Amino acid sequence: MSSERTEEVVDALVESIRTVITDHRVDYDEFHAAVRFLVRVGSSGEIPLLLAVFLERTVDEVTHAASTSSTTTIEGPFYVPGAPLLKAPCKLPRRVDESGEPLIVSGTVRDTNGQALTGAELDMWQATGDIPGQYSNVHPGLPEFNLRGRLRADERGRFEVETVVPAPYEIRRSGPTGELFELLGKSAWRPAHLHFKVSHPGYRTLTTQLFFTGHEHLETDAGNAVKEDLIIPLTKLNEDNNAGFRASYDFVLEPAAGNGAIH
Ligand code: MBD
Ligand code: FE
Repeated sequence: MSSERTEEVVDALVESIRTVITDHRVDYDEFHAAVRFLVRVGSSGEIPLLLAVFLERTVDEVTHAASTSSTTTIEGPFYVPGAPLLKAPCKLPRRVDESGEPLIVSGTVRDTNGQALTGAELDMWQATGDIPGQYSNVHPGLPEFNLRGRLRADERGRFEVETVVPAPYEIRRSGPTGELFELLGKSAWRPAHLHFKVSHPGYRTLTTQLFFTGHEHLETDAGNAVKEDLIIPLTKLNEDNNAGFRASYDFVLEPAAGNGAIH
């Protein structure tokens, strides 16, 4: 970022906060409470969480205003690069006793002309099936890269991966972000979701999430990330037993700036 850009954005940010202080007559008690709150957000490690849930949706909307890809949404605070690269038949790394119902996620990765993107990479991460869901490499007690993995689309752009149905996620009540949600009377729950980063050379990386039809918390997502066409049905693999579920989604990547592809 250039110093001119920094100046432009920081000046506007400070000006907008000054307007709030003036318009709402924010006093010293409140100013000091804000300072203490932000110190706690920092020391608890919740800066990425707080910014993701309050502001990232708007960054997503600004960034993708003219996008021709399939629907994007926020990355959130818990992406970790370097997840294991899986080989077909792909199964996300999991504990031997991993809770949650089996789930097979399949679909395609194509460009905006419908051409299969052979070898496109899908980097997936999700919470466990325990309520509330927990993320490996973030919450203690889970193996490294549990329920995180990368896989590749085949020569027809198809992918398939076995995992478990994630549980809804609750922003912990004991931290500053959870306390703020409580004060605001807002639900701290996120609906169950799967995270994806889908990438291919020459294309703009697609960051998104998938949600499940009829699940709880879709209308009150604490992460403000739900978009209607990211909600997909879970269909039973077998009506007669507990074999688990299947879900399907077709990702579309748009050319990166300078790709030169006709679109
Ligand atoms: C999550 O799992 C998440 O995806 C977001 C956006 C915010 C908090 C927890
Ligand atoms: Fe998440």
